[in-house]
Amino acid sequence: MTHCILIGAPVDSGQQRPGCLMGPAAYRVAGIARTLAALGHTVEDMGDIDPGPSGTETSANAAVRHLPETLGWTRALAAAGRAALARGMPVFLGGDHSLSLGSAAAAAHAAEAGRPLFVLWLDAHSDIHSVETTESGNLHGTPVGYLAGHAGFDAFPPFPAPVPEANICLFGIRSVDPAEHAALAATDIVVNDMRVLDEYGFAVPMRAFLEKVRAADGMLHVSLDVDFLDPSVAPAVGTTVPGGATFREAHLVCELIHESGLMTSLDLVELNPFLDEKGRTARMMVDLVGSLMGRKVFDRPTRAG
Ligand SMILES: [Mn+2]
Repeated sequence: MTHCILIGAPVDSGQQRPGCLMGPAAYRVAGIARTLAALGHTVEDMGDIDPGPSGTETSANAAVRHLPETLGWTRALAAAGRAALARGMPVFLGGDHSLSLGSAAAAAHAAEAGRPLFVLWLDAHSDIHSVETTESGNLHGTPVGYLAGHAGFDAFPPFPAPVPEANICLFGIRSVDPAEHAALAATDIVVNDMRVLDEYGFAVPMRAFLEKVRAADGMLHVSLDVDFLDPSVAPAVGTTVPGGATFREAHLVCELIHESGLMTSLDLVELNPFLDEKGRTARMMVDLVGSLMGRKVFDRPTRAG
């Protein structure tokens, strides 16, 4: 059984559609603590983290939005995550995906102690821009670049221990702009886009990545973006992209991760409850956390005799 530590991260500064700051409350209302406890885990809720007063940092890239706020969140969430990793498994309740600038830094700090860090990015997007190159200026599109140790993050604290590209797996991506295509082509990042998943299914590429983590005795940070899911099952996200994971595919992925026993920290990001339909996306995400932590959606009865 796992000691699960909920960390509220009402981050709204990494993108432009207001509402993600309501995410942590929605996960609590949807019963995330109850769900984890029912599976036999112990649950501690650190409440919502305070990013502290914003500084006055600026970027040479005039497009960048909310840099001081995002830096405040990054420092505060990295600290909270480090404290949580010392005694259990942090579950970051987002908040937009810029929160992973901090959560991944916490995971990398813990991994510095010995075991290598692997990162599984369940997302429609590759999030591999940098502060200095983003054209939209939305910093939720940058955490993969940051954790991989790419250039263009001079405004940020140096990433504790950049994650080797071969240890990063993008899974489910289907919306990649030309700059990101070029960046990805030049890396060793494992890219399982929807074309790959259409051809091989979800289980084979997922098992292959998890086997790499196991072989290296690695820690595994999982970052689950609502837009990994198809909008038909998860409408409450500002960046819907058609053609995402179905209900069953998403649960399969989560069950495989659980069976591996490898996950050491988790982000739940980009839920925008203001766009939800009677809480169904929040409930779907909580159900996926259930699968990540041991629940089987469909029983597989053993054949008698
Ligand atoms: Mn994302």
